[in-house]
Amino acid sequence: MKIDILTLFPEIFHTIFNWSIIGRAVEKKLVRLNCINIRDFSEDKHKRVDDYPFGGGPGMVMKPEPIAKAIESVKESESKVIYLSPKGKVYNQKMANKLAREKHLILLSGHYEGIDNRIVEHYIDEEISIGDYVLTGGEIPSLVLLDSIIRLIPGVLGSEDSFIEDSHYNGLLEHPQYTRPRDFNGYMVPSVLLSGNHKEIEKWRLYESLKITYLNRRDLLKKKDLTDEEKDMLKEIYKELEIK
Ligand code: 4GX
Repeated sequence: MKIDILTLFPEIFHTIFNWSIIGRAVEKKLVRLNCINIRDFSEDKHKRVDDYPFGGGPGMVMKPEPIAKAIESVKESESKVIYLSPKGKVYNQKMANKLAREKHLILLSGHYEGIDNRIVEHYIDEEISIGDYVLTGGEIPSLVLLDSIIRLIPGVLGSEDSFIEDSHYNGLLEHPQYTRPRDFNGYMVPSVLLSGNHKEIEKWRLYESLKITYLNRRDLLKKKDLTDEEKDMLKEIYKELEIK
């Protein structure tokens, strides 16, 4: 997998490309990361990359020519070009899983009031938003995609289970985790986790997953096909929550 980031701020990325799990993935050659400075493709004598919007209005718009040239400088036959924007399809784990199977991603980070729409229409394969809020630029959204995709590349994470059991993998939020000490300022670890009874532990974890998903993300429960065991547990959860 290769990922190219097109940005006006390439400096931001250099530390991150060498950082922790991402840095290790680069070292192990599981991913190739590269940054392209869009300004290098401006043929304007002042290296301008933005201009006033046609039709008027506040702010500036990124000019099409430098972006098109930057894309063309890295594009290959199997590249997927993604524009990060609040107008895109909202990103989720399913989209990350799909993108992790691509050979080459080109992530375009926009600034100002966005980019000339002819780039969106003729050069972009997918417009993706990381959520319903507005940031100052597309750099952090590009990094959100990069991070969520790199950890899915085989060999990047130590053991495979560490992502199989993660929140969102099976459509439920993850059960709570505890480590030593058993007694932290009088707050105890749930005793079932110390019992050594693996069947009971699995049951407790599923119950807790269903409960936290019910409390925080009812939308996920509605989407999921529940087993009979899960339906029974949910009935218990409704009872538990009514009493409190
Ligand atoms: N998820 N931003 C893009 C420029 C812009 C403005 C208007 C299109 C229309 C964002 C997000 C995000 C800030 C990146 C504005 N582009 N990107 N930028 N939320 O807020 O992806």
